[in-house]
Amino acid sequence: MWPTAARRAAGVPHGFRRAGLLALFALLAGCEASQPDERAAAAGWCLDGDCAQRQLIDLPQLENLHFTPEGRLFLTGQENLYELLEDGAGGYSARTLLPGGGGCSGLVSVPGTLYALCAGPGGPTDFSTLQAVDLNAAEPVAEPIFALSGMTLPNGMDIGPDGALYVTDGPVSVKPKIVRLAVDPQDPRNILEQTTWIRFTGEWPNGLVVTQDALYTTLYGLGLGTVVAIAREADGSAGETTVLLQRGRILDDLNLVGDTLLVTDWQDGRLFALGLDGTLRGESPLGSFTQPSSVEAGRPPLFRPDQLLVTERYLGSGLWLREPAAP
Ligand SMILES: [Ca+2]
Repeated sequence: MWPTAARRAAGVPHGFRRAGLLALFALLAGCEASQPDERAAAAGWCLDGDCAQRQLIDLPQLENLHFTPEGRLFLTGQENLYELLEDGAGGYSARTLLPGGGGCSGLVSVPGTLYALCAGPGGPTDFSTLQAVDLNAAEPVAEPIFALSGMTLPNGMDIGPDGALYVTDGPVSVKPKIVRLAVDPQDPRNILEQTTWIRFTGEWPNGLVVTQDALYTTLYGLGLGTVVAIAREADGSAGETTVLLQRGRILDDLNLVGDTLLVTDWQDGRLFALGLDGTLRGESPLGSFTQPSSVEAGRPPLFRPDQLLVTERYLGSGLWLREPAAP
């Protein structure tokens, strides 16, 4: 085990004294308090115990999902970018948004625009074309707006408080890193530049959540799967890395709901909820999903906040719903 991994395994990030660590946690918690999410953390989610679970729609090899604040649900998979539609009779359909199809991974939205990483020139797992969708269009369609460069497997994506898009290059990247795409404040379709925000050695990032003070990502390396917080300095640059949880398994995407991270353990087929101080707040049983790739809490009008939406990839497929069992 090399030195950085040893430090992380011991829970002792270099350059941190205990007081500094506590201060960071307080800062992270304070940040989230200033960014309220109407979906209260752990709002009756059924992770363990008596839960009901069913597949809502079978779409091939889903990777990520994203709710707009208005509650529209978008999905990415190995064949297209989708919007989930309810048919009015309790069933669901998906409309495809990517003309010609292609594999897609990370996605995120700002008011009026959905961004998604989709098929690039490098083959079936090259998602290096940034696509934009006009969310106000009657028939929304994805259009390429930027080609990321130097990426092997663009994966998780989120938007920062600086208005920039952040993208992980992993989990099999030749040069694992997180890049920053500066967005023209006057035109959400105009990407001004791509820069590298942080590089990794021997560890590969997957999911991504960006807040005012930190970037949260899932890392895999040397048999260790971790959830980490990378401090975001006042000038926007990367600071110290703190390990929130180490599981020794392959973790996939994560999302932030209130002050709780919802994380998929792809390898063990389970979900878990994690406080920003690294406290495990609950987890579903081993094998409750088949290679889950992403998880989010529901938003109305399609879903309730206590319902968890989960995508599956590889041995599993489709979009699943997990909720408290009916009394
Ligand atoms: Ca992923």
